[in-house]
Amino acid sequence: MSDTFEHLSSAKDAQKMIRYAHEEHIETVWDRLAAQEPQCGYCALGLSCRNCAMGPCRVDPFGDGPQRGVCGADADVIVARNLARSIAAGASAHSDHGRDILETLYQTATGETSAYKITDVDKLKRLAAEFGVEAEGKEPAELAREVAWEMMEEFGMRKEELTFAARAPKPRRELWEKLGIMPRGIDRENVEVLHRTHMGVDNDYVNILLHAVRTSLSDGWGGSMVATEVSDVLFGTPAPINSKANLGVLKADHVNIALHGHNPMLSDVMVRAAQDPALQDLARSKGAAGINLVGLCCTGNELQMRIGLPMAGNHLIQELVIMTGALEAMLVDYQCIMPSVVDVAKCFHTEIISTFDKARFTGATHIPFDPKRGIEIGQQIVRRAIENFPNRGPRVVIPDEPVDMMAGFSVEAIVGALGGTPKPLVDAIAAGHIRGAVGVVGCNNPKIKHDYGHTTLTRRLIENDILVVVTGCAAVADGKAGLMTPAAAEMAGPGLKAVCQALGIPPVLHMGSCVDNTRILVLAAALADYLGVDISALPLAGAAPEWYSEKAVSIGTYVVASGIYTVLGVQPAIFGSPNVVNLLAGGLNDVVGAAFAVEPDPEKAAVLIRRHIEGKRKGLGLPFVEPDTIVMPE
Ligand code: BF8
Ligand code: SF4
Repeated sequence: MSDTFEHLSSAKDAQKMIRYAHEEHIETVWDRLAAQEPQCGYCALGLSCRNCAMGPCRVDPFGDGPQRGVCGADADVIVARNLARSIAAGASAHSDHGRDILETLYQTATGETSAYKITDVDKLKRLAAEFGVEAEGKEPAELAREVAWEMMEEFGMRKEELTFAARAPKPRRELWEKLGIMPRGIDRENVEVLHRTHMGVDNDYVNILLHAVRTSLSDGWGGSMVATEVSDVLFGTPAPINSKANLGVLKADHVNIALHGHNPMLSDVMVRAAQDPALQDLARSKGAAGINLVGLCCTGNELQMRIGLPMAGNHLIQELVIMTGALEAMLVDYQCIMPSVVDVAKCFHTEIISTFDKARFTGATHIPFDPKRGIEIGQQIVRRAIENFPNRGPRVVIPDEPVDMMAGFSVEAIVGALGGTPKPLVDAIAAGHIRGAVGVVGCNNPKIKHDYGHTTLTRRLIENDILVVVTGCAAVADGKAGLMTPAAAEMAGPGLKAVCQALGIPPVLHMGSCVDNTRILVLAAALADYLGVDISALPLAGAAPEWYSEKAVSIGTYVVASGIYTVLGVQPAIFGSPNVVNLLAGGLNDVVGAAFAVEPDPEKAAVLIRRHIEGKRKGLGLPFVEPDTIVMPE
């Protein structure tokens, strides 16, 4: 490794902490990636299968060795089955998260828990109308109980069409109907993937992939949308709010607690527990100046969006934050939590506290979360962290000063900022002040220089007057890079800059966590409906420059299936089947009006996206730049 570590991350705080890890011989994700190399070529191409005990099997990509598994499955079937299973795993993760939040809404409504309240009654009423529940004359609790009860059926088998699918523009819904991919019950689609990919069921790669697309739609227009909407009802619909980001949000003289994972239920009560005067007194009695909660990953995003909770970092920061020596506790719920955090914590005083029975970590303290005793558990955890403060080691390394950023751009907030209608945004796009809009979303992956993919692509897009909306770890990357303040409009092209300055908004809008990619779908549907066209006609694109997770595979698929061209920065494991590649990167255009591209270099990805957006502008009869004249860098 070089001395500077600049090749591993573009974030200054991360570079310093990676160097520190190296000096102290603390193993990180980058060391483990190096130890895994060369990774299995068959698996990387999607050509290995262990779906049954006649295997494991592999298909030789060079044609010299076996071309079929023991059962006779060829490369197309094996690649398609593996991809379908990845999509189902990602869709299931999002949807199970949605179910947990929905259960909490139900328990809140019935009074089984008093830890939460119905915060956004207006949204609850809008949901009631969508789900056919009469709102007139009902108290919020009664209404919430009925809406939650109806919503639970989204997961089952009585519905031919998910309720939220009605939010998609009419031509899109008709297309899904025609293709037989209208999402039905969320659990049904996911279980059906497992059924179809069992040996000897679906052995037609196109048929497998069509169902995989349907399953992803049950995430985007189903499970994830439930998670977003119900979280808004319980915790409030986000509105623009100031916040800060990077490891500098840790405070050396405070008890620091990191909230990591995806489900905001426990973190919400932690925030209230940390404000408890008795616990604050306890912290002072231990020599701390106060209690400082910080976010990581999407649990952090959920809280940053709603209360401006400072954001310590994204996926690849989760080990580094422990190495600051300033973290008394890391509270984890589920998803994207590396088991290695327990090992890193052994070198420091940090206590890793797992909280969901479905997500346990050997070596961590387990305090099972029960929404019925939410506040009590929150207080118990804060107290443990305070008691741990005197155990800090002598060396505390907080590597940077925090950066300002703005969050909270729900669709309601964006439309509100525009004066209650998408018209000003549509007008700005039509006039060419804004060329189009792109969702830059997804993870970090140690195979890509940390944050570089997100920030480089975002910079190039806004420079070219393309509005960027962000979620997940991409949002954290851009926030840390200073791209998410109103002042960052200076970095945008002249058209976008003028629009941002007139509205007082950043050129990069934080739309939330990964389940909140559904907010992007709703915004795209609103723009399409306003213009009376399908989503696929709009100058929009998606990008996941540093993705790693199965959830990202599901997201990318439902975004494409919703009609939005999507560029991936990391190769998915499909290149063992030219037929599958041709379908996903080309053929899908004729099926759903959008397709995938893979481009690891964000400079080149920006060109692909700009060409795509100009092509869509041309299609709509808007002023355009001839796509072929946009030059690809060397
Ligand atoms: O759901 S962006 S690394 S933290 S999977 Fe995970 Fe990827 Fe981050 Fe959030 Ni989303
Ligand atoms: Fe091999 Fe077929 Fe079994 Fe897969 S399902 S492990 S290809 S025999």
